[in-house]
Amino acid sequence: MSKTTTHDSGEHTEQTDYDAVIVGAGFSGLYELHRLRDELGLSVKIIEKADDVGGTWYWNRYPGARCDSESHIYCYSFNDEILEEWQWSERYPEQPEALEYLQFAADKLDLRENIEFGTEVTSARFDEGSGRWEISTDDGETVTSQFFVTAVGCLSEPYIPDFDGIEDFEGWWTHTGRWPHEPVDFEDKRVAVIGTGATGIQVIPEVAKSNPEHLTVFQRTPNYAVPARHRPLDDDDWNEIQENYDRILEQAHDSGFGMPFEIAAETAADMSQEEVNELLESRWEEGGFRFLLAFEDLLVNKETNEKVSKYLRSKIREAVDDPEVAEKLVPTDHYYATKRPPLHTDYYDTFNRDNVSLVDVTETPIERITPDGVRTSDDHHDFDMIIYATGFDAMTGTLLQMDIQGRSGLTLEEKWSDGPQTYLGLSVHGFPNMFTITGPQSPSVLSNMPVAIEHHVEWVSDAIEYLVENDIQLIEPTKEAEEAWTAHNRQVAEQTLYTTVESWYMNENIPDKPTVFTPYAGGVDLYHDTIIEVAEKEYEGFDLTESAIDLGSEGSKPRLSVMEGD
Ligand code: N01
Repeated sequence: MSKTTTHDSGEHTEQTDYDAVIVGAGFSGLYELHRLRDELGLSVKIIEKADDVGGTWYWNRYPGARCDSESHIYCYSFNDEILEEWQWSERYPEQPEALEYLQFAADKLDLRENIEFGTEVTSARFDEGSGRWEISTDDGETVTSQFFVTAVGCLSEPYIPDFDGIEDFEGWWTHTGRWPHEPVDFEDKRVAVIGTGATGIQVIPEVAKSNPEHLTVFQRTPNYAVPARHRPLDDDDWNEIQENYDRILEQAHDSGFGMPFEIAAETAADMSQEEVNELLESRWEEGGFRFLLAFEDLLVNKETNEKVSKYLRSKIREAVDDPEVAEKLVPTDHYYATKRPPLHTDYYDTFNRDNVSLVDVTETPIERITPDGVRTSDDHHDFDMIIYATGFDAMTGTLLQMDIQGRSGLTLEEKWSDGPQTYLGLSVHGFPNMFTITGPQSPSVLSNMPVAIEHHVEWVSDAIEYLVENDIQLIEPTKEAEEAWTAHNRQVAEQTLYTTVESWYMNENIPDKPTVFTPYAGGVDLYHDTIIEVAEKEYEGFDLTESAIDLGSEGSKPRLSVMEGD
């Protein structure tokens, strides 16, 4: 664990006051640290719960964990040296390589010395007297900062359903998002996987291939998974990417989903099913999210979506030998991609193996976990190992865990009791100088994440630079701007098919969370134009205050420090 230290009257003392404190050393936190420290010259500290950088790639180490974005666009675009020196080895980065990439970037930019690892934020409180944030951690320390930046990711808080008896299980069990660092051996074991979202669909084939005695998959809702068509990238592939990299990244940043793929047609509504199938077949062969982008109106037009969904259902039926099992795997309750669309490698084939079976928990619900396995309404299944691939308290879970308090002691939890309210998904009224990278009501999970992250980090850094240059101490969105953005967010979502199904996008995977569509559905390109326009209009919708409220009080002096050498 490293701690930033500073010299004070010749003595070496621990630094407790910063210009900015960032929570999280994943993709976004690392880049934010670089921008604020190296380009603005601010004193910055990252607080990180894990004992290394990596965020999602530090925690999600389950077999098969792989990014569904193609590797050449799952990257930082801001640094030419990183772009030139790093060569991805496969079409989609596997977890170890994605983690290695972030370690490489952290070392290249020399970021580790400003990161305190193995430390969890237990509270963050805005002090109205000083206009500063007081951030406390589980090691009993408190630091202060003028700016508080959350870079905690969107899917960081694992969720395990409250099954009776979980702790009674005498075998090995884990959640995929807290996978151990040591190899896990499934050979000759009776293994359960609960959950068939994007994670379950990745882990299930890998467990099945690891010679378990038997693998039982517990499925509540089937998903439409499209083949990833994963493959190694050779030097020729890479040379072609390098030759076109500027254009590829520009296209990604200017697209609705942060991916540089051409849309094949505007709509399928006026095409026959045969024509649609023909068009989709080439996308199917290409694999990956290129399939998702076949039709422009996929997520707003039921007719288009139904034709695409029908195509996918027929593919599942073709792939699975046992028609009864196939029918269980065919989604009929939702339109394609209204839940996060998973990619797969050998997922459907897995159910053709003799040692794999599928339990539909809508027919035979899980009643409890027992010391020996799982009891459903009609049977007891014996297991040595249980893997919970049951998702995350997404988008807001980690933010709400941190006990964030704004003006007048208002907690973020109270403020968001009916669902998140933000301005631009970046800031919250009542919480001055707080920025939420890829926060709720921003495109985040509906985009290739690095694109959304870079847009946010750069916007936040530019905003802070503007404040510094103009001697402004506080930035806070107005109530009106926040209400308008929240309403706009809802209106945009209601024009899409996303709101036709229960999903974690809708906050519905966690009991008692308010039902509300959480990411911004208007596209990362249009969203980016919007936030840039706000900045160009000198932060329209924000109150900018030249001095912190109570300038007379102790500790209230503007502290934006000038780093050594400035
Ligand atoms: O989680 P999920 P995930 N009884 O919430 C089931 C990202 N990701 O970890 O659908 C039985 O999607 C639940 O059933 P249902 C990606 O954004 C990215 O798979 O709610 N089952 C579902 O099947 C993704 O969307 C990559 O009916 C229960 C599963 O558990 C996000 O992470 C790779 C249950 C949870 O699915 C989350 O995916 C993987 C219960 N009580 C994931 N409760 C990359 O690209 C829940 N389930 C890197």
